[in-house]
Amino acid sequence: MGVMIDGVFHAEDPGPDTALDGQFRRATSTIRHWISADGSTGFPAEAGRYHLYAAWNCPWAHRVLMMRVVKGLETAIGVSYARPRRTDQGWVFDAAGDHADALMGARALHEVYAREPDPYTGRITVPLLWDRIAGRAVSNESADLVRMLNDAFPGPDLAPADLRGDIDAWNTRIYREVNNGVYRAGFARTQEAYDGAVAEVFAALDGIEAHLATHRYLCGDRFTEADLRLFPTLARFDVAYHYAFKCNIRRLSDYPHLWAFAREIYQMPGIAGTVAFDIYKQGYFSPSELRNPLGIVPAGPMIDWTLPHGRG
Ligand SMILES: N[C@@H](CCC(=O)N[C@@H](CS)C(=O)NCC(=O)O)C(=O)O
Repeated sequence: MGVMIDGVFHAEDPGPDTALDGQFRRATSTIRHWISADGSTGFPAEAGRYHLYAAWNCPWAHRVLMMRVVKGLETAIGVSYARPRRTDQGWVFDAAGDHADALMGARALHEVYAREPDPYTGRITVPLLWDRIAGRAVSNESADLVRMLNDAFPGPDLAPADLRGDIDAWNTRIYREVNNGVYRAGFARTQEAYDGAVAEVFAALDGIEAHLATHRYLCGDRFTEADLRLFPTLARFDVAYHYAFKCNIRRLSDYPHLWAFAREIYQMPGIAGTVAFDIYKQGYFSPSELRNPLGIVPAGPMIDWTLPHGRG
């Protein structure tokens, strides 16, 4: 999938982030600037200034797309969606159509990273938020992007001060055990690494199911950033992770509270428009020597996300 070193793209696969013990470890993001309402960080919250590079199937990009919708920023922040299947050039774009880069006309995301004034070294990942005025990237860390869109732009506050401690605690746990937990199961290179990761995923889901039996949302009565950050994994669970990542002890739809919670979020204004189940399958069932050599995409499962959620 390639890697960039000092601003130059190398198509050779740098190898998975998998250590000798067979465990998958996600590389840390390195572009970490911050948008602020008053512009004191050098990146002011202005409509039309920022452009998001995303992919429908990427759960990290998904949480940023969700916050963009919650804040009503669809016209203020444009988006370019890469094709769901990466190539030896990494994330790529078509010349025209739904998967074209409307901002720069790039044919691969590494061309965008190559425009960074500070020569970039690292993996070529989505999401990436680009500042059109400064001609540089703001950030390629989705957790930061979610929080900065929430804080810098007007609209609903999904991380209110009185709940921030609770939200951050859920975020830390859900990142490790759920959002990235499914990847640790799916990308494990040994039975032991897989066994540990998959057990952790389902222990976490069981815990959240019990919590949601007595709480409307993770942090109580209010829908917060913690709920938003759980959703992308739930949306991909039964169509992709259950089969492609061997997270098959239970399905999302086997958890009455969690499944209703996921449907409630799906049915919130604008959220269904950030979801693309068929594209998730295209992406997660991409040809992979280790996981799916022939790249065949399964037909099912059939799941109705529009069923009434019956909550509240
Ligand atoms: N820490 C990053 C992780 C993003 C990430 O890993 N994105 C994946 C797609 S789901 C990617 O672009 N991978 C390409 C690669 O690692 O070469 C974030 O949360 O923003």
